[in-house]
Amino acid sequence: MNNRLKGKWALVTGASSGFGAETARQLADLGANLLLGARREDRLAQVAADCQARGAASAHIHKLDVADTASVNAFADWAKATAGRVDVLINNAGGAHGVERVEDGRDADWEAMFQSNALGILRVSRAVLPLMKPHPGGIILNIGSIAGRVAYEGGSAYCASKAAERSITKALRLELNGTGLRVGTIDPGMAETEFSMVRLKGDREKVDAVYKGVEPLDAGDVAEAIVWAANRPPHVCIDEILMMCTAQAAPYKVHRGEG
Ligand code: NDP
Ligand code: 8X3
Repeated sequence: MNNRLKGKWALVTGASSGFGAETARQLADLGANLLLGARREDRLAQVAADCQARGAASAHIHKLDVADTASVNAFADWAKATAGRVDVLINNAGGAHGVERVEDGRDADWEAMFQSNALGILRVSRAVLPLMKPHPGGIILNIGSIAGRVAYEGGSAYCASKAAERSITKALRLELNGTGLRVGTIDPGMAETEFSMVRLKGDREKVDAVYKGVEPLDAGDVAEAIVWAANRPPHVCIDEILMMCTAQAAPYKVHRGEG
């Protein structure tokens, strides 16, 4: 595989766990410079250490809450001071909160999902684009979900926030046409990360039931797709990737074995 990412500056949001952490590690394998953000700085520091050990050109961390405009803008100022440019932006921070039907839904859960999964992408893209526009060939990859394409019961606000991600991606793709910047969305199905622990508020039994009898995607599978898309030549834009584990044919069509 041609390595077009060596020495490039890659910014990953939600890099403290799951897809974001694994994407950072795989970008490190290719010798990228890394700008990593999330709210848990201790976890970020561990990921940065892994990245340094795996060959990152450099790995820098800064606290980031994508739900807070001031935090996002401070993060972008830090990125500007640290790197001066961004070549690859991975808008990954986010997640799901709750599985209640609309009639039982909680404002705090709905708001958290729209804040991170939709508004967070808008805020981070707005703040980081000035660091990308002088450098044609850069790429923005937003992390969507099968949930943004197919709604399911108990997922109203999460699905809606990921459908918003899809529209934001398409609008940005149109807005940046002619700049040499690329925009795409990576849309996974069920993957075993901390996602379900967050969604199910730490209920281990319920989390285990989500993955019972299935070999779901893991963070490495999704990171491979993200890094592959980012590593295409500048004239190639991967607009979208939809990926699910073999056992999942739709959000609610999951073949479960005995396991
Ligand atoms: P994890 O829970 O393992 O990781 C989520 C990451 O997002 C963490 O690093 C977390 O960091 C960060 N994050 C969450 N909210 C914020 C915030 N407000 N500001 C900054 N960082 C934030 O889950 P995944 O890796 O699975 O999820 C990553 C993305 O992939 C999410 O957008 C999720 O919706 C999406 N996705 C997940 C799927 C799955 O089944 N796992 C399938 C399809 C899409 P911290 O808490 O330290 O801030
Ligand atoms: C997470 C995947 O199937 O739980 O985005 O909605 S799913």
